[in-house]
Amino acid sequence: MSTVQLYTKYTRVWIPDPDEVWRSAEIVKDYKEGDKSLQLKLEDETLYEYRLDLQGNELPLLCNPDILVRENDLTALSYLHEPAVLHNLKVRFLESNFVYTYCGIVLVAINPYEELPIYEEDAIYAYSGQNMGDMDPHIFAVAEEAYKQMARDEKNQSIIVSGESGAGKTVSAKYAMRFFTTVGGSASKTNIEAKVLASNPIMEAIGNARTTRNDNSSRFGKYIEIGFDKRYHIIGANMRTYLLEKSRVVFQAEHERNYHIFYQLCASSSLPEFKDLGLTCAEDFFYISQGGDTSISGVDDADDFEKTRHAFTLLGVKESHQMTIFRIIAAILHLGNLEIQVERGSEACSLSSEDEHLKNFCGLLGVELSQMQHWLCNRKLVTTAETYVKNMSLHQVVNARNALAKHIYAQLFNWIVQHINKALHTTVKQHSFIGVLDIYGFETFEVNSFEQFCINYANEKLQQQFNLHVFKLEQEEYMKEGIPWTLIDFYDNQPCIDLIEAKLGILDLLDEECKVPRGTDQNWAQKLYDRHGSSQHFQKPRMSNTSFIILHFADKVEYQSEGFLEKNRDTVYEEQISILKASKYPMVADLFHEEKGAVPVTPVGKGTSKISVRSARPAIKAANKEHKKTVGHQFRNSLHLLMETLNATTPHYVRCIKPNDEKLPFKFDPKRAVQQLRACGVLETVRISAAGFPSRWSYHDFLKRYRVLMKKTDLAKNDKKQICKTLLEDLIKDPDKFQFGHTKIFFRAGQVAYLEKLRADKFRAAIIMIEKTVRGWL
Ligand code: AOV
Ligand code: MG
Repeated sequence: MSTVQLYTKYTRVWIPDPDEVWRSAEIVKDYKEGDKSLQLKLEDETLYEYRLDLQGNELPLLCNPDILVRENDLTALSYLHEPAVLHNLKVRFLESNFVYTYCGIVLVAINPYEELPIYEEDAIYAYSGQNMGDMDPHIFAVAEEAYKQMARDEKNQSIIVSGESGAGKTVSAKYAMRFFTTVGGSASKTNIEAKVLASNPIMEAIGNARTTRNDNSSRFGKYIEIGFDKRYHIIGANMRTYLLEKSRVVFQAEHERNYHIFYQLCASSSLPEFKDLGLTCAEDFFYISQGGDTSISGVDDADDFEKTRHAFTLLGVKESHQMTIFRIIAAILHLGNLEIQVERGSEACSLSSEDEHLKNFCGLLGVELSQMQHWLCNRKLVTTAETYVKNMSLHQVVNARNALAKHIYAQLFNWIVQHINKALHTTVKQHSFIGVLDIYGFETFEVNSFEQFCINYANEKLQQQFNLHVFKLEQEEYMKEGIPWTLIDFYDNQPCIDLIEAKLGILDLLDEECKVPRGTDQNWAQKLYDRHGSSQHFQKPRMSNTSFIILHFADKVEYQSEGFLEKNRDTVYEEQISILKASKYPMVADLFHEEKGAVPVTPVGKGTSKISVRSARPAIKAANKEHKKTVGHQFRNSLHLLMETLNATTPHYVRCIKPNDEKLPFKFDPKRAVQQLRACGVLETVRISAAGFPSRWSYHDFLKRYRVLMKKTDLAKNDKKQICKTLLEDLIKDPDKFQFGHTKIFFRAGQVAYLEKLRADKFRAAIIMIEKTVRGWL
C-alpha cells in the first residue's frame, strides 16, 4: 500500500495554522495521484482546498486513530510527528488537567501554574513500589523507577531535569527529592531527610532571583547526590553547584531582582537582632533596586526569611554563623551605596570617612576603615623595577567596587554550600546514590551576555548527553532483539559544542584575548567573525560589529560581546582582598583565605605613574596571572566532570514545558509549546524513535488484536510467530516497515495506524453484512 492510498474520504489530516500551529481537517474526496489539491472540511464544517503546489507538493500529515488520543505514552502514537505530539499533550493538559505524559523514556511535564493535589504524601506511597506503566505518568513514577533500578541493578541513578527558564525544573527536582526522602526515610535520629530538604530553601534564598521569565529563577546549577546505604535508606547527601550568576549582585535588568536573601533581610531589618546592620527598606539600596519593583506578588519576603533561618538552624548552622552571614549580606548592600567623590580638576576619586555606608561596610565586616577607604579608590601597579600606587578613575573605582561585591557574595555562597555539605555528610558507608540535576534553563533576553552564554552552553551539553543516551538505549534494544540495525542519522549538536569549547573555539579565543595586554571585547568579536564566520552554528549580525549569534539547539541567540573579557577574567583587586583577610571576624577572614589567585596586576601602560610609592607590602608576582583559570575555562571543566558523572549513572529524563508566558493556570499556548518541544528535544526523541521502530507488539498481544485479519487456516497453526509473520508479509508489502525480534514485532511509524484502519474496515464491512442480512430477513 503506498502512502497516497491513505488519503481517502473521511481520513483526518493536520494542516498548518498560524495561531494553533496545527489544526485538523477531514478529507471529503479521495485523493488521486497527480491531484493538485486536496478537498478538506475544517472542524467548523467549512470547506477548504489544500493546495499542494503551495505546500511543496507534500501531502499533509495524517491524524492518529482516535483510540490513540490521550495516550499516557506518546510513542504509542502510530504517527509520531509534531502535530500528533502537540495535540496529545494539549488534550491531556486542557481536558484532563494531566501535566505529565511519557514520551518514551522521557517524562514531559507541563507547568500548570496552579497548586495541584497530586503531590501529597499519600501520592508518594501510592507510587512507591509500583511499576511505571501501571500508574498515571508522574514525577513520582520516575523517581520510583530510579529508586527501583538503583536496587535492582545496583547502579547509581540520575534524575535529569531540563527545560527552559520557568518551565518547572526546580519544582520537579524538589518533588523528586521529597519522594526519595520519604520512601528512603529511616527511623534514625539524625533527621537526615529533613536536612536534605532544608537545603532547598537556603539555596533558593541565596541562588534564586526574579527574572523576566521566572519569579524564582535559579541562577546557578545544582547536582545533589542523595546517598543510600545497602538497605536503601538515606544516609546523607552531597551537592555540587555550577557557576553562579555573579553579575546580578551588582546589577539587575528592568523588572528583575537581586537574590531573594537581600530582600528577605531588608524585610526583617526591624527585628531587634538586626538593628546594627544599618538596613532600611530595599528601595534604599542601589544594588537591589535597579530593576524597579522590589516586591514579588504572592511572596512575603519576611516570611521567607523565617524559613531560611529555620533551615539554617535545622542544618546546624550556629546562630553566630548565621549572624555573620547576615552581616556580610548587609555589608554588600552598604558597599553598593558608597558615595564616591570625584576630586575637582582631576580624575582621582575619594570616599569620605564620614560616609555612613562606608562605616557600616567596614564595621560589619570588621575591617579597618582607613585602609578600605584608600584601597577602594587606588590600586597598585607593578613593573619590573617598582611598585606604584595609582588612583583610579570613577569608572575604575565603580568596577573594582562591583568586582569586590560580587566576590564577597560568591565566597559567601561557596561557604554556605560547603556548610550544607558538611551537615549532610555521613561517615556511614554509602552503597549507592541518586543524583538530581537542576540547572538554569535555556534563556534569551533583550540583552544576552556572558551569563546567558554559559547557561546556554550548559544546556547544549545536557542536550548532547541526552541525545547520545537516548540513541544508545534505542540501539541496545534492537541488538537484544536481534533486529538488523545500521546507524541512522540523528540530530547531533556536537558541531555547536565544538564551536564553543573545541580548540580555538569561542572559549579558547576568549581566553586568548584575555591574555593580550590590550585585548578588548570588540577585538575578540572580530576574531570570532574571522575564525568562525563560515561555521554553520555561528553568524555575524548585519547591523553590529560587536555582537555574534549562535544557533543553539534550542534557538538562535544574539550575544553582546561587551563585558565578556572582564567577566571571564573575573578580576578582583588583591589590595582590597588583603584587608578582608585581616578582618577581626574569623569567619569573614576565612572566606577569603582560600583565595585562588586574585589577579591584581594590570600591564603598565603609558601615563600610569601618578603617585609613585614604594609599597610596604610585597608586590604580587605577575606569574599569578598564569595560574588563575578563567571563568570560562573552569566552567568547561566543571561541565566536563558533570557529564562524566551523569554518564556513569542510569539517567532518567524529565522535560519541563512552559505552556504560556503570562504564568496563567492551565493555559496552553500552542506556539510556545511547540517551540519548546522542538527546542528541548522532545520532538527530536520522537523523531529518533520514528526513524527506528517506535511501535512494538509482543507476538501474543499482536495476535490477540488482529485475529480478525487472519485467515482461519493460518489461525489453526501452532507457531504463533509464524502466524504473525504470514499475516504481516501479506498485509504490508514493504518489508522495511517491520522487523521480527526474538520476543516482539517492531513497527515503523504509521504501521499500527494502518493495521488499525484495516481492522476497523473489517468490522465495518462485517456490520454492513449483518445489516444486509437482517434487512433481508425483514
Ligand atoms: P525553572 O526552575 O524551570 O526555571 P521553576 O521550577 O522555578 O522553573 O517553576 C517556575 C514556577 O512555576 C514555580 O515557581 C511555580 O509557581 C510554577 N510551577 C512549576 N511547576 C509546578 C507544578 N508542578 N505545580 C504547580 N506550579 C508549578 V529557571 O530556574 O528560571 O530555568 O533558571
Ligand atoms: Mg530553577
